[in-house]
Amino acid sequence: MMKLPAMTFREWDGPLTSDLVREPAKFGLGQVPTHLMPDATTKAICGFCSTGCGLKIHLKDGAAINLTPDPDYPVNLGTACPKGWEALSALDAPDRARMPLLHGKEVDWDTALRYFCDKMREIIDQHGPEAAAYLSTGQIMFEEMAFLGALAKFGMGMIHGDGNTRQCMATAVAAYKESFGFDAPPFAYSDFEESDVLLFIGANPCIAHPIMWQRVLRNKRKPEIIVVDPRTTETAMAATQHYAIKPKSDLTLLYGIAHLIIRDGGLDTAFIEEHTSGFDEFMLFVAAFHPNRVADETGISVHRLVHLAQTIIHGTPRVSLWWTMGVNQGHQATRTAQAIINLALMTGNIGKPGTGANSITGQCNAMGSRLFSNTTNLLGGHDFRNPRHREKVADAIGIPVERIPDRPSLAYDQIIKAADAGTVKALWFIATNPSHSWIDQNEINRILDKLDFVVVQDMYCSTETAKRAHLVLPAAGWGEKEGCFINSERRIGYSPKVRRAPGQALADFHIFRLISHYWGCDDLFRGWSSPEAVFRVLQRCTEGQPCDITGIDGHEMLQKSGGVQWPLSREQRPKFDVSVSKERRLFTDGKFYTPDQRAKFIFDEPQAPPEQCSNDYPLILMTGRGTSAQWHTETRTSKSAVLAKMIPEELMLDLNPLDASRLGVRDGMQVRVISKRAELTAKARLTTCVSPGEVFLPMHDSRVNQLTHASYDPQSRQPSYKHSAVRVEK
Ligand SMILES: Nc1nc2c(c(=O)[nH]1)N[C@H]1C(S)=C(S)[C@@H](COP(=O)(O)OP(=O)(O)OC[C@H]3O[C@@H](n4cnc5c(=O)[nH]c(N)nc54)[C@H](O)[C@@H]3O)O[C@H]1N2
Ligand SMILES: Nc1nc2c(c(=O)[nH]1)N[C@H]1C(S)=C(S)[C@@H](COP(=O)(O)OP(=O)(O)OC[C@H]3O[C@@H](n4cnc5c(=O)[nH]c(N)nc54)[C@H](O)[C@@H]3O)O[C@H]1N2
Ligand code: SF4
Ligand SMILES: [Mo]
Repeated sequence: MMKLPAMTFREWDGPLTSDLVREPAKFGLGQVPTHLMPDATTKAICGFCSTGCGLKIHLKDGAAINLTPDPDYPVNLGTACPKGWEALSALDAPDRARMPLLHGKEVDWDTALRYFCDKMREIIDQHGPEAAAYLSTGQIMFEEMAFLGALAKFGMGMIHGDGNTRQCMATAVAAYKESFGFDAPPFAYSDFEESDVLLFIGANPCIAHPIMWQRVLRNKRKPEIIVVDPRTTETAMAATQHYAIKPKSDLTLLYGIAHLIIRDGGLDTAFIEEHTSGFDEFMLFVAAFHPNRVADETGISVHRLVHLAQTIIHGTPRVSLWWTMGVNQGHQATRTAQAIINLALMTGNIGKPGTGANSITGQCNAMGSRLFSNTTNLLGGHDFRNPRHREKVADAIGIPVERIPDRPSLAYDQIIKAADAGTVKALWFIATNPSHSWIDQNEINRILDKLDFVVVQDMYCSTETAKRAHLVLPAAGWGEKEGCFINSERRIGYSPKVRRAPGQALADFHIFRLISHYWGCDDLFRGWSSPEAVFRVLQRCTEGQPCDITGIDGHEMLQKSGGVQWPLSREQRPKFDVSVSKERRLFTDGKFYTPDQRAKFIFDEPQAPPEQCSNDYPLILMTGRGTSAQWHTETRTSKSAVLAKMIPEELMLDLNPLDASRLGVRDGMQVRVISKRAELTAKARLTTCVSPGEVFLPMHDSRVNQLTHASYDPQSRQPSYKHSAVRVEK
């Protein structure tokens, strides 16, 4: 194995994620105050990342006082990362939204809801149904997401609604739909343990999915672990091969690897012939990706390209390919994800143990939002444009079919653009904080400030977006309400209410119920009385779909079983034994969800990234996750004193020593980071973890997205957060 020298690891003096996971107590995690011994225990699913760890919640007098990772849950097997351990501390913060706020003043719910409905109705009546839109999330229960999407579109008559999953998973959705015929990530976490070769492309699981990484560490097959990432991340350090490609040259690299696999006899021709379409065209296309050209464009030598291709050939049939935001956030992201899928298809690495073209999701319920948010897809992975789908969903939920719009929503960036143009006048944000997290932040904030009506529904009244809202609706958070999440391996898990929300904050579910009542459309949602009742409605919506879950016996089965992966149809149910089939993957029969049941090879010519370096802006800025203790815009994780000790005190800019010496910058110096759009100051951290010409900032600081260049993948419309031109000055 080619281990990298541990020397190049960044000069971070805090604990490594792996230490934290191994010895949580050493870092003050999970201490039970001795005067507070719990009197009961219940089980929950972590509400941060998409790993979906099982947690045991320890209760005193019915309320959570502490938690520990669940040793019996098939996902995390008794481990948790710092965020999971500290999940309860986010609930106690002083800036929790306790009362509705109208123009900054506390009002009662009656006033808030009347105002909400009057104002929305006025705008829709005057300017039409396209004038109001909602922006939802991958971080609430999917019964809540579904209620929101149904209420806004079928009840209130909106057409447009998108969510923060556009910032995150839209690319994987677009890629899978086109290649497999349905948005269907095929893997189970056991594939981490059963691979001979794991290829991580634009993914940093040591930081972003530490418990998935624990599953990799349980792999007993001495796997080759390959990381493709411009930066030498903690994951790259732990890998056996690291390819520090030039930013956004992945597509060329992947076509180059396909070229070499063909050249060197690595094809699974039987699989290609029986289960795929478009291979001949693909083969002709990649013929142009000669190793010399690919080496030139990616910065990886021909010798190493051949080694990478050989590793895949020798690892077959147990090669798994994993990707996350380094791929999904890019100007040609969908084609890049499909280039990964193509590699799995041409080598037959799919549907077998330790294989797959596997997109790892981000938020706890990103997958729930893909199936049930009613934004891009009609409930249950249906198509708004398809009359049969509209009929079916209308039937399943018992509403008149005319209530269902016959076209999908505009994408997030198009909604914001429409707001700028004045056609969208009201925006309702639920569990997302775009004033911090959206790309080219000054632009979105300028646009939000000119809207007639901005509503923010959040756990905290202090978020950057809430500060711009006319109306803030106080929401209960994870642990203060019940419902289900779907994790990265399609596992549906139930999480209970174990705390009371502060003040008059309400579960999002109840806020939607109340709005339906105040709007006067509660007739449509008469049956939607509890999350479980909505779960039953959604089951009906999935009938006959690849994500069919009609075989799940309600919340109770999920609670008892350690979660159930989709699909589980009524037909599958009699043969399904939870204790035996704990982990299932898709496509074991080689049949895909396209009309001809074949997976498609899809490809396109690589393009240069929209914002190029220049004399004025000679460095490429990449952004992403900073530490395992920080979550996005930090509304939750910043509330924990324990987590605070695990993160750098100020914003750090990772800068290569060669660039630093050219600029006269020493380690620890304050520097200005300047893009065409804005500038900020950060502390320089000199490290060879970034290559010369490249710098990195974590996304958790609220200023970072002032710098980012707004460009989007044309198929998925996902923002390309990881490629902006900047300069650095002392
Ligand atoms: N601690 C923590 N964990 C999280 C989150 C969090 O905020 N904090 N967020 C969750 C969410 S919503 C998500 S989506 C996931 C994200 O999980 P990841 O995608 O793993 O995290 P990122 O740091 O955004 O990006 C991954 C890597 O992409 C690399 N990259 C940048 N440009 C390129 C490129 O052109 N090509 C390639 N190949 N790589 C590139 C970056 O250097 C980075 O190391 O994490 C989830 N988990
Ligand atoms: N530069 C840069 N920017 C990025 C990225 C990047 O890599 N680089 N990554 C992007 C990605 S992948 C993502 S997913 C986005 C995330 O972007 P956001 O969604 O904006 O980030 P969060 O901080 O997770 O915001 C969630 C909000 O929901 C609130 N909340 C939590 N639980 C609940 C609840 O139960 N109910 C309600 N009503 N509110 C709740 C929280 O307080 C918080 O305000 O950021 C994107 N932005
Ligand atoms: S890995 Fe993700 S799901 Fe597991 S404890 Fe950490 S944040 Fe929660
Ligand atoms: Mo994400």
